[in-house]
Amino acid sequence: MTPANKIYVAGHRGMVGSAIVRKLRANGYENIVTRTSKELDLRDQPAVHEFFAAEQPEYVFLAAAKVGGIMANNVYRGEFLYDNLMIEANIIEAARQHEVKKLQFLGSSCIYPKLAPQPLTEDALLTGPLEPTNEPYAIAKITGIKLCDAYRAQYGCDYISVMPTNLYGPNDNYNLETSHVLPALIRKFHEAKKEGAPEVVMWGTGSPKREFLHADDLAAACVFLMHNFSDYGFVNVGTGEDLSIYALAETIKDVVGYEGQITKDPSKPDGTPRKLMNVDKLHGMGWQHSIGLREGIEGVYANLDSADWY
Ligand code: GFB
Repeated sequence: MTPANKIYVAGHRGMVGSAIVRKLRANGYENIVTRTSKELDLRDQPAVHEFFAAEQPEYVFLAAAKVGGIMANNVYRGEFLYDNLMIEANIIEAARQHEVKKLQFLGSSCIYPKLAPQPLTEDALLTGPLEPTNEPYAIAKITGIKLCDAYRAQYGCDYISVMPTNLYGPNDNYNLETSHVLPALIRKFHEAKKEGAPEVVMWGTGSPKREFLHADDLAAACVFLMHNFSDYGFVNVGTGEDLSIYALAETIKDVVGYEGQITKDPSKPDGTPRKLMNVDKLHGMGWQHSIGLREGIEGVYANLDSADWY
């Protein structure tokens, strides 16, 4: 991949896709093709094939997906399975037909079995039952990995997969029903501080552990892997460090400067007890993250425009 190549970033308005576009531009790549979901519905097979025929991209980052936090995954189960299957299958098959040189598929750490040994190594895939709250999303993402592997085996396509841990960063979703925990808690603490509210409600017990990676670090890893990985399977991308949801809440509370209480809502699901990535494979290739969690949260909070929340 060189700056002369035409690169399609699918999902460029999302947190991951926008970070990949920023990283590519910073590295001197200007020949980037994008479409909003209004301009191109990636679930529409003929439309996707028309787009590939017209634009003929040479490299593809497949960062488009229907995503959300634990509640959105659990409530919109049909959409999370159908939309993600269609998006992946349409892009991967169109890439094959239009002879894309290399494609990178973005997955998620929820592909691993709920009770897989921690930290999660790449070979734990399909060794046990999935976490029920996000099983449809995980099945779609596992299918994406298997499509890339099957196309490599049958057609010789250079399609690779990358599995990020839980992410945060610019262009995150702050809707309290559908977001992930980190942006949700930033918003809750910010609003509680502004309104002088005595407490902030944290869903679940606070004891599940999660690992968080800044989207800019992920984007750097994605570009690195486009250059340095061409094989079956996939590469975990994370920090190799996790913390409890309660500890995360305390960190965000401190960054925001809120002085009230944190209370628990055990009627909300905890989800997977822990999903810490083993990042030995990535480190062995020579890449490490650079943005620490507190520093990353401070950066996101300092640049927030809360008008975007509503
Ligand atoms: O980030 P989150 O929604 O997704 O929730 P998952 C992580 C943990 O934070 C759960 C707790 O234990 C939540 O109960 N939590 C506490 C909260 N307060 C809140 C809150 O205000 N909002 C939210 N959303 N959570 C998703 C998967 O799982 O992670 C997806 O469903 C995907 O498939 C994604 O893999 C990365 O980490 O549990």
